[in-house]
Amino acid sequence: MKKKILVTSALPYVNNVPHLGTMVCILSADVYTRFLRLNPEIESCSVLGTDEHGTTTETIAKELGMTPQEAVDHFFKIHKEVYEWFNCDFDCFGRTTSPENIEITQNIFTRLKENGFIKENEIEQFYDQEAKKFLSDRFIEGTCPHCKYEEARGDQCESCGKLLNPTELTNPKSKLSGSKPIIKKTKHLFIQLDKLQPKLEQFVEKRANYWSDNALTTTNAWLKEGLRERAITRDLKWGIPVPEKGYEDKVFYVWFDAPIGYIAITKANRKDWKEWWHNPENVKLVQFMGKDNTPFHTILFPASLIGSKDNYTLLDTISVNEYMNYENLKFSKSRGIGVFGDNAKETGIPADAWRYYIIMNRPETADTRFMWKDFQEKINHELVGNIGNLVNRTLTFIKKFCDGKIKEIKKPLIYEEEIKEIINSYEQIELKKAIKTIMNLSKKGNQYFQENEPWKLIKENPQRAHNTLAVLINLIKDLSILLQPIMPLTSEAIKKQLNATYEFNLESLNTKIENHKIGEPDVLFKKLEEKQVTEFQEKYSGKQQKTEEKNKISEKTLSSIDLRLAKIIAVEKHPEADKLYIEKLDCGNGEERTIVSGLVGHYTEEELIGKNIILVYNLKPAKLRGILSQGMLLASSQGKKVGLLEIPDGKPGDKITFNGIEMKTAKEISIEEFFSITIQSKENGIFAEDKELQTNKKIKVDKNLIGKIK
Ligand code: B3M
Ligand code: ZN
Repeated sequence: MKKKILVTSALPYVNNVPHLGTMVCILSADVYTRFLRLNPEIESCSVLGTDEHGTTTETIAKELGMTPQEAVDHFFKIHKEVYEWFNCDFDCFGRTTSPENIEITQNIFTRLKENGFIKENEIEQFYDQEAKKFLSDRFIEGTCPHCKYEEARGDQCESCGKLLNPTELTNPKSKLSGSKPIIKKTKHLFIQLDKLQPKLEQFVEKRANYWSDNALTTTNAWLKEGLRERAITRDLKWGIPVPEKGYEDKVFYVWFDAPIGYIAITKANRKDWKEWWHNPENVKLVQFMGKDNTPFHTILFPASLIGSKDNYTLLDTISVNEYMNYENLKFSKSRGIGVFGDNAKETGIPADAWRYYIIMNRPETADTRFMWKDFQEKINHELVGNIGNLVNRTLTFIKKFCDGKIKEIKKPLIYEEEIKEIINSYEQIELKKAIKTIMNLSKKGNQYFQENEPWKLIKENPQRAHNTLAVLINLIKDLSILLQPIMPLTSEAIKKQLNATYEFNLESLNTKIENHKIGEPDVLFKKLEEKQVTEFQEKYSGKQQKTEEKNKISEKTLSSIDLRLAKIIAVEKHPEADKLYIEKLDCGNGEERTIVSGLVGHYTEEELIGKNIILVYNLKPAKLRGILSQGMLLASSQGKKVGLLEIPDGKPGDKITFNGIEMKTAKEISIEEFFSITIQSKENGIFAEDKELQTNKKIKVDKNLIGKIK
């Protein structure tokens, strides 16, 4: 009988677009499963899906103006596409909102209850009277009793790090409505982890030898403190219904149903699901997750399964990853920071390069960072420079000098140790070590090429040249097999270029390609140019979003500027200031205004009279040296010169707008608001950002100045 290995990846919440950090866990599970598939003695089954319940789904749905169902449908599609693009090949893929999950979750609950592990408690909880909702701890904010930080969350103070109970906060506020929440009694169902503790301890003990340190430390800390009963219901609408009288308005806690989702997703995908999930004797369960998910997989989920007494398969090996951050920043979709699943595709960089980078930088023992510079370095020096180079130089050489044919191996190159180490690393889920050793082996191939100098041998000692080339072709074949879990498409491409028929499995490592005609050599990877790196760094740095936001703000300002044509009908010098004129304007419809402007030295009084100028009509009136100025005229400046904007053919009262922008309000605007946007006269018109100043008659810039409008 084949060995059965069941692999799960933590199910990502489906209330966002997955980013590179999200991919770490999923790709790790995918790579590991693909490695298992290389072994004909193993039968594997891998499970991935989306975690769709919980408060965050309700919140995001509200923000998007959707129902929770619409929101999860929307994001599910995005997640699925992203995972497909990254070539994740899971045997089972599904969602925690499926009918199967409802059924199994309710069943496990019922079994827990029958077996005496469920208890009802009445608890006091904060309730938001405005939102008509009980508030989970994270939705309460108030002053920390320890450090007096004012925005401490109900479950933890972010400032001093202390764990809190929401009732400890002074001045608690609801994050939903901002109102002061009241304390209300409510009933909840609890799983009695305390009663299950002895069984859980046995379960952990059996595995203590092969769990990672961090998984063991976290779990033992919980056990040492003594497990307490834990609520598995919530006052929410979105979730799995609780099959219990009096719980019609409540649902199961998301962390109760999400891990059960692994089982449900398997059931939804394959008839033989029981062979996997009700078969602890013969199935090894390997679970991949982010570090903060540990206790849910080592305590809560096994407790639910053990307590059901239904002979479920329990976690054997846990692989916990830390986080991958983005450059020196945090991923933020709303601020446009970081590479998200959909961005990876639009860069044109192939999925295999991303897979390679993520596994190479897999945060196995500490957080890591995605860095564009580092990515470029890895693509150019490792993918192009090492493996790409080995394949390409070998194949083109054979094509050119050996008519595309290799002979048999007379003297082999020995690399059994390396192969053993690679396989062992994969087995131990030390994926970084696996890929590093593969790349070293590829380097060894390049050195072998270099040292044997086939370009010389082919004339001086053709037999040795042919041996060298046959050795290299077989090394390349072996590399393509070992690389396959990480870069499946690249491996396919190599196989095609070799024109060989081997299967991707460990047995093929023992076969030889000899006396064979290769296929067409082709480039495996393209270099990532400096120019592209700069472009991507800029594009995903959040700056672009800032510019977009700025544009939105200036558009708003533009739409609130009321510009009108006015005719200067009288001019006199300001009695108190040398540089200022006081102008009287005809603004149309019988309205006259007085403005003050600094045109002395640029225009004489006579020159100004009769000119049709552009007036900022709704500028807040301001006193300039004692005289109230009811608006401001527009002029362009270039060096020391000043030229008025004029509309010779217009008539007073005519409106002037920015192209494509509708005037929204005739509210007064301040001079600061007005100058927050930059208006400029250019060769081809007058522009604010990219919006041209427009009127039905031509606008002329006196003296043809090109410059800033003041
Ligand atoms: N959705 C948390 C996360 O995405 C959670 C995992 C569930 S695994 C059953 O990190
Ligand atoms: Zn604090």
